Amino acid sequence: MLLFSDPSLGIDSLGMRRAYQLAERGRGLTAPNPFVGCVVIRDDQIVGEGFHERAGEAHAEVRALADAGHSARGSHVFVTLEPCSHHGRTPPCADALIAAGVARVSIGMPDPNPIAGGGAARLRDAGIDVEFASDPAPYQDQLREWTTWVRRGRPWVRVKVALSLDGKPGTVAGVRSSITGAGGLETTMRLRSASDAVLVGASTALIDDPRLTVRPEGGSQRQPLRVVLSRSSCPKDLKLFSDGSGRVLCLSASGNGDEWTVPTGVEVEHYSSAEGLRGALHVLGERGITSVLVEAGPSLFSAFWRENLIDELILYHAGGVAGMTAPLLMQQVGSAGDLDRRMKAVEAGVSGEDAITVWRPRVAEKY
Ligand code: AOF
Ligand code: ZN
Repeated sequence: MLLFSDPSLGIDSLGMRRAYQLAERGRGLTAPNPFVGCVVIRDDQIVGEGFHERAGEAHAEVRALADAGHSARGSHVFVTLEPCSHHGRTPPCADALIAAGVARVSIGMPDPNPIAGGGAARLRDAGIDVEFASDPAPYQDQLREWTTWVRRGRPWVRVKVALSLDGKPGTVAGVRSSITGAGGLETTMRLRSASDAVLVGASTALIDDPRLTVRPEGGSQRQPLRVVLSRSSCPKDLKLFSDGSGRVLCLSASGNGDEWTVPTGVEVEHYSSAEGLRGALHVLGERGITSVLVEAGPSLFSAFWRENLIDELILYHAGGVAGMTAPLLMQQVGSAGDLDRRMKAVEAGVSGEDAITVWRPRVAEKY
């Protein structure tokens, strides 16, 4: 997810640009389904709009067709993802488009989901004019979290780390520090609400005792699954266990502490310690988590770094100085030049009082 720029501005087709923008409204709400946007245009007028809002509910195309009503006949439809051709939780959108009598369909990217794909061929067979975007990059980028989950069975890993001016993640090891992360709260809320789950390591959970919620809470605000990752037992007496603000999962390595108890309402799952973080991510993938925000302390960051599991790194740069005795971000994982070698900054901006940079792996993801 880009934080400071709007990729839709680079889309030439007005219909596709609008479809992209509509899709964004579903970001963070639709797991394990993709967020998709759709526009129906007839005689140069938008006559219908729709986006996917929740798994199990109508797909974007069906909502846009319903919005267009009779005007859909003979129209040009723009949709960010290839219409589905399968009976899943809902009937095939390709059939709905055919039944509505649309004349033309422009599609952002093919559907990589093996069960649902093939909608374009079905539309063509019905005599509808179908075209794919000449540049699928904006749509592929928009659905990167979901395609990672479809292809690899694990969520997209977005890691957030706050650093002092001298590049330290805190002042004193093992103590909650205020030198970093004082600003940037708004960005943190955006990151949490765009992610299906927010994960911390057991040590950060104990030291910081964070709530990990999207605030303000209440109303229709969706809360991400909050995950505490532990190589042994689940910590006790955390605020997030008792605040009643959404689901909590303790994810601990198998073979450890089967006998410990957790507060009511807290779920427990085990991952294989032999599989490490990958195993933990697959457990989340099996629960339909397509994106996870890791609010990492130094040891969890180092573990994700070592395993080469960071898809997106968000660095908060605060103005305070932590000093020589402060802990290092990378614990025994190579030299400082590593970040530059493996990742590149793709965005920078200011949030509150912090500067923020966004990094992606240099080796491009295969979609
Ligand atoms: C969506 N929303 O707007 C589109 C989707 O289980 P189902 O029936 O909801 O089908 C989910 C699949 O449908 C999904 O994996 C994707 O391949 C396809 N298209 N899905 O949830 C949409 N257009
Ligand atoms: Zn569909």
